[in-house]
Amino acid sequence: MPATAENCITIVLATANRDKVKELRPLLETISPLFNVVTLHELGVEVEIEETEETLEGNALLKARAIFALLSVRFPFMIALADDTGLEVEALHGAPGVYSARFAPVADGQAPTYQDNVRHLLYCMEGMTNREARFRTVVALKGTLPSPEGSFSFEHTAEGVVKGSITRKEQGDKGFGYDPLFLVQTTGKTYAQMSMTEKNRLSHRSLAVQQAISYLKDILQQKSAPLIDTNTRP
Ligand code: ITT
Repeated sequence: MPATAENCITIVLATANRDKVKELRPLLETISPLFNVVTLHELGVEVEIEETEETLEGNALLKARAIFALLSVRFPFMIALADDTGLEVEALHGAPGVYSARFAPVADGQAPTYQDNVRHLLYCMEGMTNREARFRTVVALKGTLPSPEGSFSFEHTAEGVVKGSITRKEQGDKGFGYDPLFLVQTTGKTYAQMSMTEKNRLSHRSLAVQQAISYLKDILQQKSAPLIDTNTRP
């Protein structure tokens, strides 16, 4: 079936991080042309969701639920997809982990930049020989879709993990966040030395998205749900 505006499922990316959007959109669109991926920015939605949970799973669900609650009036059939990601460093007992975005100390009311966090991580790991780390993404889906037996709702989380190590200085200028410090052993490159296509081929985010999509395909098949978007266009 050729994908048209009328036979796509609307997936709203529940993130304010434009760098994540740049990676998520091609991942989802490559997996199936039947997903119509829209961002909060494109929908004119500006919302700050406070990450109050202590796990990636908790925060991913919190973001997906908040965006679903906000937009399900506008889109009766949609999926909100959120991503919560953490860099877990073995020698730091899993830090920065769920606090990866807020790792470097900054003045009250300020948010650290990527560069602040990168410098702070190098500082915390000065002299450490154990550089082992992993990137972990939890993708949360919350949706309501039509099916021959009436609409059905679901909530699901999927995880992607990539092991690597923390370099002693920044390497590469692509990507975002901690990418210049995260060396993927199998490639001999940091994420920041990879093109986005290369990173998307093997990243924590791409593994989590693939799991989420395979869940989605299973549930659509189980419910014999048609890939038809009956929403009014925004
Ligand atoms: P949203 O909650 O709006 O999605 P966020 O930037 O707060 O955006 P996270 O809490 O999931 O997202 O991410 C925490 C931080 O981890 C993020 O700000 C980056 O510094 C870093 N990060 C996330 N994904 C990354 C990746 O693929 N490569 C490098 N750093 C990443």
